[in-house]
Amino acid sequence: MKTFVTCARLALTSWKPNASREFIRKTVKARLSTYKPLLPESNKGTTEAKYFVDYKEVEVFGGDGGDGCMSFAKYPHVEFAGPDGGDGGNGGHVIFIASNMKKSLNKLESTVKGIRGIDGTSRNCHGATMTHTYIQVPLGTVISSTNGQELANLECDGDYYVGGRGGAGGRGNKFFLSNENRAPTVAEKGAKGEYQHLRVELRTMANVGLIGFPNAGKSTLLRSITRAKPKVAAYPFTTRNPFVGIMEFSDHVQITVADIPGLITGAHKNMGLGFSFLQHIQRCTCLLYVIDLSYTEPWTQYKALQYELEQYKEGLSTRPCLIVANKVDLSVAKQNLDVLKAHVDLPVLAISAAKKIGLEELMMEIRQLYERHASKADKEKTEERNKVS
Ligand SMILES: Nc1nc2c(ncn2[C@@H]2O[C@H](COP(=O)(O)OP(=O)(O)OP(=O)(O)O)[C@@H](O)[C@H]2O)c(=O)[nH]1
Ligand SMILES: [Mg+2]
Repeated sequence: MKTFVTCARLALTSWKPNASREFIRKTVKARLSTYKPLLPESNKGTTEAKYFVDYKEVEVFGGDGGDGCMSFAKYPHVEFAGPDGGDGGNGGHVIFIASNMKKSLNKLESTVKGIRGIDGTSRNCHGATMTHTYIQVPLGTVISSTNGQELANLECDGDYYVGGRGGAGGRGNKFFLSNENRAPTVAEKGAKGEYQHLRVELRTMANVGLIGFPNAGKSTLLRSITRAKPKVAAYPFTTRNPFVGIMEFSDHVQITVADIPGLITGAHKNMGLGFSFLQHIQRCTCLLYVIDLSYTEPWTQYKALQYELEQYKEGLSTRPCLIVANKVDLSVAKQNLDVLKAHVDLPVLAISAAKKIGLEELMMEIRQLYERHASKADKEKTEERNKVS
């Protein structure tokens, strides 16, 4: 810009040698004002990173093998130098690989194709075998076939599943050379890559899941006991995606807690936010029912939540659990707490997530509950994994 101003000033002084400095300044400024700043190529914010996808159906095609070549060599003094068709290269596999850099399935394409192997050519040139196509998915991704059979459970960083195997390359006519057949006129086509229609589902990895009606204070509780920062607001369905936080203890024990979006009566019939996110609860070892004490019949919330879980998957409501009665700081809470205790047979922990009342006791209870059941759950998980493999 400085160069431009200097050039403009020089041009003006050569046009009007006696022009005053003021005249030159004004004229240069007027001319410069016609030059608008360049607009950015794309908008600054994109919504892509924000939207969370936990289920996708993907059609996977392994790369086809390259075709073998049919060719006969000819040299200046050798007219029939024999077959020299090279083999085709193998097609690349399509591999799903778990990565802790990924948090959602939003970038997963609905069709993924492996790379086709290169065809063989004459002079015994074999086609190149293609590299595999890697698809990164978040930890906790479960891959199953369309008939519901679980094929892979990618729990740790680096776990992988070959979704579509590449086809083998076809053999060129050189391969078929034998004493009986000195001039084979046959070459193979590359094999087709494997095709699979897969269901890719993300199940959040957390030890403890927070279940409750909208506005019960699940997100407030997660903010109070972990460093996670889910949005908190006084309207229902503030949380739309599961949020995971880590509860840390002074002896370095860590327990992951997931805030699951609010459930309502009829969630199993897809009411409210529906039941699709209940898949995230399936991996939790323990559940915390967060009950809102500002309601007059708080025990109905607990029963409704249990019913919804059971409707989603049999036996889900029988997981080790605790009842957490939140908002004990409110004036109506005391009376409602007594009603709740009278109607349920589980121990009830009264807390106030917002005012940080009873949180230490709650954390210790969660730890004890988790440690009591963790080893059993781990055993079940490994058994499940062995069955899959
Ligand atoms: N008085 C009082 N208010 C609370 C307490 N905990 C949460 N709240 C309020 O309850 C409202 C809802 O809190 P959230 O944490 O967003 O509730 P949620 O269960 O995550 O709600 P959804 O995300 O919609 O399912 C907010 O206005 C909070 O300030 C509490 O212990 N005492
Ligand atoms: Mg919330």
